[in-house]
Order: sequence, then C-alpha cells, then structure tokens
Amino acid sequence: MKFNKICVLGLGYIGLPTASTFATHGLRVAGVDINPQIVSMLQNGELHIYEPGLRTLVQAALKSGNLTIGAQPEPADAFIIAVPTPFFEEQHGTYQGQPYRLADLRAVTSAAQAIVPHLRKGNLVVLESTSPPRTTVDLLIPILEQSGLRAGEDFHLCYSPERVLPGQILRELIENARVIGGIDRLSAEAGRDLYAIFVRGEIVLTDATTAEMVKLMENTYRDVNIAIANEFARLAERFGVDVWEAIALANRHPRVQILRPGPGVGGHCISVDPWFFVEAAPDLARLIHAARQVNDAQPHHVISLIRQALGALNGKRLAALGLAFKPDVDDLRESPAVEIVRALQQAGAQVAAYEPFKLQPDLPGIAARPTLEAALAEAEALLFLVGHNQFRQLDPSSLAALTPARLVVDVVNVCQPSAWQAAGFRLVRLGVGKN
Ligand code: SAJ
Repeated sequence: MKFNKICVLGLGYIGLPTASTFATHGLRVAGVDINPQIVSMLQNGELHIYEPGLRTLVQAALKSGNLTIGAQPEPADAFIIAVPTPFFEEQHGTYQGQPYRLADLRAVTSAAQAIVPHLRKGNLVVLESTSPPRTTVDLLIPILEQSGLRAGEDFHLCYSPERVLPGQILRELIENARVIGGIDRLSAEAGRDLYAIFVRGEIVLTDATTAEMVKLMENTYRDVNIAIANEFARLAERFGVDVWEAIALANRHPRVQILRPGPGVGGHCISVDPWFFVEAAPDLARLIHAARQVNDAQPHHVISLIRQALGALNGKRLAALGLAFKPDVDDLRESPAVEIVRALQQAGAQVAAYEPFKLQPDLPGIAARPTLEAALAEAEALLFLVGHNQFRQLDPSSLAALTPARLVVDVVNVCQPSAWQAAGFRLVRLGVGKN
C-alpha cells in the first residue's frame, strides 16, 4: 500500500516522535492533540515534553512543511492512534479481596470516534497505545464500523505496539524490531508498508491480539523480575546480607540476570501494563498481581527504612536527591521518588528536593531546589532516591563541606560505601542487612 498523508492522534512521548519521524521521511503528517495548550506550543515549535533530540526532530519536521499540528483529525491514507491508556485513579476491581487497577480506555475510544467521520475506503488504522488484550477487535472495530465501512473489507486495521525506551526514543523508534498485528493478513501487510518507511529493525507480522499480548508480556516480564529483585532486597535486609553483592555474585551464573531493587516501579508503562492482564483475567494472573503488589509497596518499604535510620520523621529536614521515575530522564510520571517525598512530608518531614533533570518540576506541594547545594544546605539526612549517573559521580568528601547531614540513605546503590564512610557519613542502603 502507498501512503502520502497520515494522521497521528495523540502527540505525547510516542505520537510526537512518530509523527515527526514520518514527516522527516517525506510523508505529509497531520499531528492531532485534544489539548489546546499542546497544540499551540507545538505550532510555535516549542515542546511540552523532554526527550533527547526530539526538539531538533520536531523543528525539522515543522520546517519541512510536512508536519502540521491541529486539534481535529483530517482525511488521510492512514490514522495512527497513540493516546494514553492509564488506569482509573479512584475505581478498583477486586479478586479474592485483593484490589486491582482498571484500564481507562476513554482516550482510545474518543480518538477512534474522532476518526469515524474521516474514514474512507482503503484507509489503514493503527492502534499503538498499550491496551488490554482484544481491544483492537472488541473495542475498535465496532466504533470504526460506525462509519458504515467494514473492517478488513473496506479498511485495514492493525495493532502495533511501541517498545521504545524513554531517553532513547528516537534511536529505538527506528532501530527496534517492530511487531505489527493485523485483524487480517492484508491489514498486517498494509501496516508493514507504512512502518517500513522509517523502521530499520525487523518488521514481524502477526494478528492483532497476539501483538497486544506481546506488548503486555514484555512489560509484565520486566515488572515481575523487578519485583523479585525488590523481594530479594527485603530478604537480604532480614538475613544480614548485602543484596547488591549477592545479586552481582548470582549474576555470574550464565543463565541468571537479576535486575536492580529500588524505590519501586515508576513510569507510565511497567507499573500500568501488567494490570491489563490482571483486569482481563484476575483468576489466572496471580503471579502478575502479586508482583504488582510487591512493587507498589516498595515506596512504603523505603519509608520504613528511612524511619528506622532517622527515628520519628516529624520536623526532620531531609534532602531528597532525584524525583524522576528512573535514572537519567526528566520524566516524573508515576515516580516512586515523588511518592516517597509526599509520604515523608505527610509524616511531618521538611523535604528539600533536587532533580537535576527538571530543576523546576510542576509538583504542587513539593519544594524543589534549583541546585544541589541549596537542597543540601540545611539537611539532617540525604536520601538518594534515583540512580542518576551524576549522583554516582559525587565526591562525598567535597559534599561533606556543603551539608550538616552525616546520615545518607541510599535506595538506588549510587554511594560507594567505603568512600562515603571515609568522608564521615553513616550510610544506610536498601537491601543491605549488614553494617
Ligand atoms: N527499575 C528497577 N529496577 C530495574 C529496572 C528498572 O527498579 O532493574 C524501575 C525503574 O527505575 C523505573 C521502572 O522500573 O521506575 C521502569 O523502568 P524501565 O527502564 O524498566 O522501563 P520504562 O518504563 O522506561 O520503559 C519500558 C520498556 N520496556 C521494557 O524494557 C520491557 C520500554 O522498552 C517500553 O517501550 C516502555 O516500557 C513502554 O512504553 O511500554
């Protein structure tokens, strides 16, 4: 199938790079977002999100004239839906007394509805948003067929998950293998023709529901593996072991690759996607459910670690170093570090936060400092909550002069114990049950 013009609905971390990459590869692209602020920022060449290299890419796409930004879909050869699929904040399901999260598919539903008036015979529609199994077939087809056209007969329909890693989106978008699941063979082939415009990784065709499941399996696999690392950390604390040493030793086994324990699992993917399995089949997804509970409880575990080290938190002045959901990104969504700061504040602590990748985070109630020095100046204890590389490189002896704190709680293993101890700090580390 040949494509001249496409329409991308949702201009976030996935839709914007995707739209821009198609545009710089010669397609005409109508980028659509329902948020008027995002539309007007992008129209002026300003970005609402940070991703290395994205600004240059978007500006090039706009300058070429191939990318236009608007609030409404336009007729096109293909439509790509890349809107968020979060879970509901308030509502829960329960299985055997255990609560689970429910997927909020309203954005997918309204994006599909917005396409209906523009859908023409021969078009391709692709859903990229991570979605519960069977969403393409059970949710999208009935909506798109309100156009009077028949899925498969009159238009093609695919599910193609994005699997790019925040921080490396632009490279991975092009280089990663891409799975394209069609509701039928011709749909999958149409999807392949579209993504072959810029994807250099292998393009593998399958059916839509398999492609949905592949995406969920990838992130669930990672979640379960992080959960076991977090559980090992708790076990090591109880048994008087240093989990970091134990993991390094276990990972010398040729078939073992244990991940890193930490403050919990953040971001908008790994902490969300496994719930789609739990919601769809709570009776079967038992291990997945338990892993989610372990990872969601990890910030509380960190709080109890801090409490053990500091005693009562009320009135304590703490420096929280790092707010991002993972190392070396500016993304604060679903960040366990933010959750920990909020819980500390609720317990009465005064927290001066510092996030080197976002000096002025938009987090109501959290006082972020513009420099490391400012965060440290009055602290009684330092908390390393994110494993940013620059934290790893801090020199504890020069830091000692900047802060009255002599206690450091490191939940991400950025502090080299002998160096920090030599500089006069008492070091408390997640997953370390020995002194
Ligand atoms: N984390 C740990 N320990 C680890 C690894 C990660 O605690 O050993 C934590 C991180 O700190 C973070 C969370 O897990 O809070 C998730 O981080 P991540 O780097 O594992 O993943 P994301 O959310 O940035 O991106 C994932 C990727 N999926 C996989 O690696 C299977 C990415 O390829 C997907 O495209 C992305 O989810 C997505 O959009 O689904």
